[in-house]
Amino acid sequence: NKTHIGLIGLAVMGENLALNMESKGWNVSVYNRTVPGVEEGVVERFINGRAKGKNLHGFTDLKAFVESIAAPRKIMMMVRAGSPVDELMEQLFPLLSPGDILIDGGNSNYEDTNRRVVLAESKGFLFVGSGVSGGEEGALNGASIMPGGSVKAWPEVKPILQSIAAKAPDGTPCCEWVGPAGSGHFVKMIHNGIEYGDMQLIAEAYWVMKNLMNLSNDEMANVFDGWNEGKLRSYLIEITTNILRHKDKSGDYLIDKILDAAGQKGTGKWSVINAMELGMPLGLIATAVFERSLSAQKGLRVSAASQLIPQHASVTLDKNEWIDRIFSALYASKLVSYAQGFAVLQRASDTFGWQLNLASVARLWRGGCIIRSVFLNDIADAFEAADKPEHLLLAPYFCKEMQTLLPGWKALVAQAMTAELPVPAFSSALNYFYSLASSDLPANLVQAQRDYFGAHTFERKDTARGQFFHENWTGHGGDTQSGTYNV
Ligand code: NBP
Repeated sequence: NKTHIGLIGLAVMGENLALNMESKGWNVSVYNRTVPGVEEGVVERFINGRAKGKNLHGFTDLKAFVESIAAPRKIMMMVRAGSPVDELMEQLFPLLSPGDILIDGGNSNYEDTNRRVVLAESKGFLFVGSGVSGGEEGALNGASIMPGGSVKAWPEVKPILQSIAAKAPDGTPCCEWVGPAGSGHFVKMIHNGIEYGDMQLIAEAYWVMKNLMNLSNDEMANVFDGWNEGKLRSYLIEITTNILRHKDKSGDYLIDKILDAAGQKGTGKWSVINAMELGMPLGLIATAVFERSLSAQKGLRVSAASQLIPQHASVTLDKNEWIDRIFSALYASKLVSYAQGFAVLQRASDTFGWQLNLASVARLWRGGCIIRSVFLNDIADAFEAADKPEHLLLAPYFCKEMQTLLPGWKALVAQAMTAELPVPAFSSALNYFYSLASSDLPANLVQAQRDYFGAHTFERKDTARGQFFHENWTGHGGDTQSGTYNV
């Protein structure tokens, strides 16, 4: 009697995923490498601790672990992303049989997953690179799971992965096949980038309420509570309310004692780098990543504050009038962020031939993960409409929403700028929106400059697209054109 699945890596994610699988009726073999010199290893501690009395079988020998799993074997790796995954795969290959399936559930770079799918398949195995979102809590009680890679593996792993996934409010599991190669990890990466954006936007709403409206933490919590009953209903808004109300042991609001220097682990940065590689604007997430970097320069900001703006303009916003405008800025900017994120997914899909289903991706994120929200239903509906929009903001529903939100959004950004209060993500989104809504942009001058100094050529308004011209701007340049590089 062999087990249904094996899981490698008993750190926080692996442990909880194994318990989740077991609770859904699967027999699970678990393995963790043994650290020399440690008396009671990770496996023993787990088996004698949280796993006691459960259908979880611990192994410290990799061969015995592999042999304990029923064919075709399904082995989920929950180890640190990067070289540990490659090392583990090399150790596993000699122990596997053709048709066995490796699942990498860590936060791997999608290009590593592209490579690993090819490598595993060249040896007769199947490889699934799966984003898993939701942290410890999601791993135990239901995560958002984004599998991609060897499609032949999907029918085999589907019952297990869907059983441990979160359920959306309509009961659908938040786990669906994403596409080939590293597409599952690419989608997870964009998810994390969007998470950076959402957090920055909520932080800016908080900052305006705190600094320009002088609201107390409880008053702000009440505003977020109200928003959580409407279109902004989401996990991040909900936890923001709890954070604002939270008091430490001495009875003080903890939020006021937390240092304003944000950390990051790199998935936001990856989203931006990949958007740049694909030639796609992802300004809101980029702003969120850069704001974390700037926040971390606390010392520099403290000395700059007294030197650059010693006396702030005095602006106080009236509560009744301005809460709606902050809502508009937050909701509209969030829409811009998702529109940018999904446009990057579409471009990646076209470039790599992944045939991503964007409606399905939106539905995957409705439960289990950090960015879960009701508004993902509207996004899924927009992408599923008979005439799929060229851009999310051009879907009739969102187009109308943006028109309604614009007056409050721009008033808020203008007011914050006058008050010398930074709202970089609100304003980045607004500038993107204005550029997107401009049939003409000053890029004609950029093209002229490029051609002037580098013979980079330009297209003309009065000829068909695709014909490139070079002007002899100074009368003494040559006619040689530079090779074009267009993303
Ligand atoms: P970590 O990312 O901290 O990884 C620790 C695990 O990797 C341990 O089991 C460790 O074994 C194992 N490991 C390492 Br390190 N090098 C290894 C090697 N060369 N061979 C075999 N095993 C090795 O754990 P985590 O936080 O549970 O995350 C697991 C994965 O899930 C990561 O990719 C992470 O990015 C991703 N993820 C994490 C979260 C989260 O909230 N933590 C959320 C979503 C996704 P040891 O015990 O012997 O050191």
